[in-house]
Amino acid sequence: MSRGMATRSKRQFAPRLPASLTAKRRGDIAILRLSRPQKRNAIDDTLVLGIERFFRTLPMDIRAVVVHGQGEHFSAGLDLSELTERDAPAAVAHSQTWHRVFNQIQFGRVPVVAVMHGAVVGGGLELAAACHLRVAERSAYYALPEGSRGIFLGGAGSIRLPRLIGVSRVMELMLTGRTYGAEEGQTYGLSHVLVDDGAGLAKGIELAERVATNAPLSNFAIMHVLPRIAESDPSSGSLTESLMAAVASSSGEAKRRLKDFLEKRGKKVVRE
Ligand code: 1HE
Repeated sequence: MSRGMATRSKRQFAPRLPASLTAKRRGDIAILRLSRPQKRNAIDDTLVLGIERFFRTLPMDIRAVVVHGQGEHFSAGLDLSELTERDAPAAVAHSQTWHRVFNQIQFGRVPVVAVMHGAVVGGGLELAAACHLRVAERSAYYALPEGSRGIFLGGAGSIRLPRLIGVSRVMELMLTGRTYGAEEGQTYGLSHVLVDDGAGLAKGIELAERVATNAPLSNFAIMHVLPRIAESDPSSGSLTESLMAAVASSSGEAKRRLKDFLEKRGKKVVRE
């Protein structure tokens, strides 16, 4: 992309979003905030479609995204007030809309970091699970109260959550309505990083900025190819890995980065 285009899209970063979402740009990254604190960031149709619009219209020069929630909680999940009006066909369509939107996050163009605090519940946890990295503040707690509400997961939580913490733990959360605290969530793999209350957004931004410095083709491979290899049989997976490795390492970007390291301009790997 030319410099001119990058500058133009920087100026134009003003996605048309519902009042329940706010977005801002910070250099190469964008920050999306769930902004419905009066309803604990419960996800209604308007909000989920707003998330879709945000990711669909993300400028090409944005290289990572942070998603966080305004107020005391990340998200109370599905807006339960909309549920009562839906019959079965409408409920299928609704769930498929969530699938489409969350797939757009997971299999979109840029890595997404979720910053979780307070309640990360039901569809809120499904949203976080669609993100590539998850930062939790100590206030975070996780629950899947679908069983007690007489409903079920609908935002592909049945697909993503068992891959994060195993079917058995998802079953426990759903059957018992138990909550996991932030420490437990960190131990089980719901978060990658656990930080003090109030420190989550800064940590999320730091991670997004770091991710944004990776080679775009490597980030593409990590987001799109790695999970597919992990799900495929080892023989096909090995072949796909070799092909992806060849494509990545023969790119001009890789050659430049490797040369930089060998000529002492590249960053060393340092212990944190
Ligand atoms: C809501 C929702 C909601 C809050 N839909 N309106 N999710 C749940 O079962 C979680 C339900 N919510 C709660 O358990 C609590 O609200 C919280 C623990 C998240 C926060 O408690 P608190 O004391 O801070 O807030 P609150 O007083 O309970 O709620 C404030 C307002 O938000 C209140 O509305 P108001 O008009 O009386 O002020 C609540 O009704 C409203 N509110 N949560 C609608 N979820 C794709 S399938 C996914 C399936 C699921 O996500 S199931 C999980 C649903």
